[in-house]
Amino acid sequence: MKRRSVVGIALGLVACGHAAVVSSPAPLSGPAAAAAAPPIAVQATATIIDLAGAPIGSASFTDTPAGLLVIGSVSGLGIGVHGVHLHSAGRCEAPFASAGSHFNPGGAKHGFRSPAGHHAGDLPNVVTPPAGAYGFQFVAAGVKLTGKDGLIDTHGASIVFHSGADDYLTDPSGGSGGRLACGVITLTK
Ligand SMILES: [Cu+2]
Ligand SMILES: [Zn+2]
Repeated sequence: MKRRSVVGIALGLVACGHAAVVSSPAPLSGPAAAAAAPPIAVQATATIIDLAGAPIGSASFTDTPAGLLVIGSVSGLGIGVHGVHLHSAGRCEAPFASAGSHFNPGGAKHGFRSPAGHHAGDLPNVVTPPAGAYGFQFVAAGVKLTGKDGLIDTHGASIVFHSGADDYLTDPSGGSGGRLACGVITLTK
């Protein structure tokens, strides 16, 4: 009998919870759900400049449980496939050698296809249209902005777009050619 009464109480609690949800004017998904679980705020940004120093895009950077979320847009790269990477120095002086090598705290080799890879700063290629802005969104798994092995160390960091495709294998930069655009990654707080 005692056990039976416990079950009864549990069912009563479930019923009460259910009733509260049904009577709520707010839907379970949509704006109300978003308000209940606010997204993690953007923690760093970059203004992307071309070889002439003109701004051609921007990006935001947010630490998430999955890694570093990178969201942005860029224009003026011309039609084609372009390698993109997080580089290990926060300086964008044309022709952008100043941005240093790929962010690589683990001492790996370049490329998603490399048996000894990949650099933490390796990102998927972008395929840009002949004109207009191109939006991109990536998650760099295992990368975080600050702290031990964080992206933004004493040398800072940058995001770099290359003239050609990253083959995801050739060390140290996937054979992706010259550097077309660069943005210094700056913490927002
Ligand atoms: Cu690069
Ligand atoms: Zn790399």
